[in-house]
Amino acid sequence: LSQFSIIETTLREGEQFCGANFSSQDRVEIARALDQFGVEYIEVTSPCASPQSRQDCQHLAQLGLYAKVMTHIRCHLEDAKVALDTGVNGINLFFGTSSFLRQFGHGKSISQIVDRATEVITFIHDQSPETELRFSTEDSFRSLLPDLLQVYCAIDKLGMVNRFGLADTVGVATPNQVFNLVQTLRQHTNTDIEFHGHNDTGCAIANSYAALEAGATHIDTTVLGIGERNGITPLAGLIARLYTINPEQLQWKYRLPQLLSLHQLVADKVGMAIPANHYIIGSAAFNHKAGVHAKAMLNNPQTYEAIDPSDFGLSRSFLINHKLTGRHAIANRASQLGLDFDPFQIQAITQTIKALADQQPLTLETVDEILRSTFPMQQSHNS
Ligand code: HCA
Ligand code: CU
Repeated sequence: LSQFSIIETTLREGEQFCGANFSSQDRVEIARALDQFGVEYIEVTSPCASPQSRQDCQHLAQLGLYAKVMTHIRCHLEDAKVALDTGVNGINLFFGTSSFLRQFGHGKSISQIVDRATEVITFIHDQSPETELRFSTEDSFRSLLPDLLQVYCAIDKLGMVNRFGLADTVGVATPNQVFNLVQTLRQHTNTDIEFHGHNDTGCAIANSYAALEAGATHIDTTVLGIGERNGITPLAGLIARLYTINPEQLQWKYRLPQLLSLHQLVADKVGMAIPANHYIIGSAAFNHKAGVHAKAMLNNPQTYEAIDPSDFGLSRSFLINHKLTGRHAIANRASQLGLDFDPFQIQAITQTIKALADQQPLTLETVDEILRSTFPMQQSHNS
């Protein structure tokens, strides 16, 4: 993949998650952590959402972060005026184009949408040409292609927008649909493309990747994937997806060892535990359990790992206290304890552990005890 940027929207989309009620202090801490991780953009809640949101938007814009601070506003002149006053680096405009949003949301026709968008974009550009501008059609994937092209081509001609956004607002798009729409938009316009994908059907990461493959340049993420309903593309999931394709590029762009602490911070603030099986930073992400896996992993860790945990400051672990364990894993544990058994003894101990695990849950301590107590006293290296 050539160039891409992450638009990290934990402080906008993420705030639409049920458990998220960030204080001003929380917002600063999260923004700084995102900035240290190295995301290129941080999107923050509209200054028009509430008085505190306005103050915080202003404050975040003035923190002097490396990341550009974007705010997300409705395509209204009044919102645009307020957003410009906050000093943000850029403004993300959105306008619903699906029949649902046109009928049950704002009630505008496509040509009214074009007129309004033109007015707001021209206003912002005249006031502040250096403000980065993105225009996105909400619910793009349930909008009609001719409608989308009418809107985007009209805006493209203005030459004032840095980026178009495609939003899978209800999480229905498939990777093929995303690929095709990004490709079509690229054929008709000459503007960078951002993709925003909800995860209702579990395709957010695949869809984001398909967007990049088709030539999109910017992907929206949140930490832990939090957002409206079940959320959007999870940051760690996108990082995992991209890392296996070009680890050096990812290491160069982001401070990967900070991924875990960033997630701990946000998990803490929204009062949820990091799911054990979350991408990269979940506690189980580098666990190896089955005996067959452990054996091969001890020979070469790449056998069952596409991602090197050490690049993220993490380490793998072997689970040996269960019935699926194997003699290589047990032998490895024994030698960690300084107990060198012969292969026949290891085989017998492994059978003992499996039989016991069939009857009761085992702890690692119990396994260690079995190993120690089986080891002949006079030979013990460290008792
Ligand atoms: C929403 C808006 C949005 C906007 C996405 C965008 C969506 O909360 O409904 O501006 O790109 O999912 O459509 O988050
Ligand atoms: Cu969204």
